[in-house]
Amino acid sequence: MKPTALSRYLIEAQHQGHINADLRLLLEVVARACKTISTAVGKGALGDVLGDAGTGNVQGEAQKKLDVLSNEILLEANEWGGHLAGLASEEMEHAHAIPSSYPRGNYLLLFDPLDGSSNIDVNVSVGTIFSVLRCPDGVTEPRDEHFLQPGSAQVCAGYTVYGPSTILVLTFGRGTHMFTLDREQGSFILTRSDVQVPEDTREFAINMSNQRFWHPPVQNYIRDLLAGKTGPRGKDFNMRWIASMVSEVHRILTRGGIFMYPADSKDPGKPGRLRLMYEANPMGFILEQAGGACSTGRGRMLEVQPEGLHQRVPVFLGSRNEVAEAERYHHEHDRA
Ligand code: FDP
Repeated sequence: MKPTALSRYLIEAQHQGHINADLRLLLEVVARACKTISTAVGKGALGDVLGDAGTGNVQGEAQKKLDVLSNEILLEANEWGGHLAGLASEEMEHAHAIPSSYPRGNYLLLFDPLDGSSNIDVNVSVGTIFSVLRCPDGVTEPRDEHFLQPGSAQVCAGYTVYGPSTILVLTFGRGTHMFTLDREQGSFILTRSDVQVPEDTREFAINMSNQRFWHPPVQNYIRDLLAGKTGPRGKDFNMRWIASMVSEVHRILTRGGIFMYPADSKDPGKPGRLRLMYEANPMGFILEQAGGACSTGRGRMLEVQPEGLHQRVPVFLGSRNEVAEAERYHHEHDRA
């Protein structure tokens, strides 16, 4: 059978009534921007794109040159297409309404232009994460508050991982599908449809250096994982930590696992490290559509009512039964 390119896949989805023309266009534009980012990431030192930009983002984190460049690529590509009412990014303090000089559409796009960017300089996989929401009726100049919709309201979510191959992972609520970039042809080709995450796992991912700051339920849960075969879980677990969320989620979609970034006492002002709107929610949608789960440890991620564009949340995601196990430790602790 002839391989299916993303464009054809989206046109067929439109013909079947699963997406409308505007959403198809939006996804085509995001995919094109990701190809441009992929080229820049792939050039590495030859493209003069490595290293710090010398600036900080709204959250006080040092920006890499590629953070800034990826943000510009996504902004520029999406601004004039006519399918969006507004954009929001990890790299911008506030939402950006589409200027009135361009046609406006009904969607809102949120993105983390380059997640895991602390890994760029060491040539480890990084990625772009995005989430699509509907612009509330009657709103033509969307502001931050119009983006504050729960993850269950997402119409589409995806990420692109820039690794040995560049892979775009997509869901619009009808399963999770993977497209690999054919660098010679310049198009994304469907390489796995209806991805299913194994329900059980023997692999976990957490930054162990934060152990002394973890709250009791996480301490107890990880203690029991580490106890292995002779502990209460009765099996040995393996550990991975890439420090690039997109790569960790990609591993989990491929072979299962649980990834965690819990809240801790290191900086009590921060309820976790990862951001709800453009990291946890899109990954939650992608995982649920693949039979996995995404939780705050105390409830379904997609049901969290957001309070801020850059809000942080504790994250437990991956194989369904293991995420439920992590939640059980939280509920037991809360009951005691
Ligand atoms: P980064 O800051 O490099 O963009 O989004 C935050 C994130 O990366 C995740 O991709 C990654 O999982 C995590 O931070 C890494 O955190 P540690 O520095 O604690 O390892």
